[in-house]
Amino acid sequence: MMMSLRLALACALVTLLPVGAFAHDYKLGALEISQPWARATAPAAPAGGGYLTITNKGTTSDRLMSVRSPAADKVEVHEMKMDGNIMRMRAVEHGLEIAPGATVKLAPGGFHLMMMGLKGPLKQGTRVPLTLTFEKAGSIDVELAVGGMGATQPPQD
Ligand SMILES: [Cu+2]
Repeated sequence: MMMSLRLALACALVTLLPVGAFAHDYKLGALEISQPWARATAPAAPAGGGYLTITNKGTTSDRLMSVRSPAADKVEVHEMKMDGNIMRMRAVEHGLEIAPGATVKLAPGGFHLMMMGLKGPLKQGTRVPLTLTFEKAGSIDVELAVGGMGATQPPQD
């Protein structure tokens, strides 16, 4: 009787841990990668957008050189650029620079990850594995939390 009560209490405590305890942030050397997320995609969508924030706490510049995911044939870093009055996106060449002290945000309407050749739709509430490779810091595996189809903010997990 006593044991099972203790067990029940322990379970209740685990359940009550604040959401922040599961914060979805990563560290790689001097780089901090926070809140990787993606938008859910329609069933036949060929591509999907991924987003995250990278902060360089170090004293030297680094570059995000390549990104890959088992969920897509290819992942590119894109930037949005005005071409006359049309917004176009294009691949960032020679890597995305993360200057010392800088925070680079990949978010809807700006820099983003373009997952091309999706092997299936990105489903809301799931997580998509992704590997980021930096020129100096090396590689790290993260997970994109998939939010709603037109979401502009990372999902709250
Ligand atoms: Cu794009």
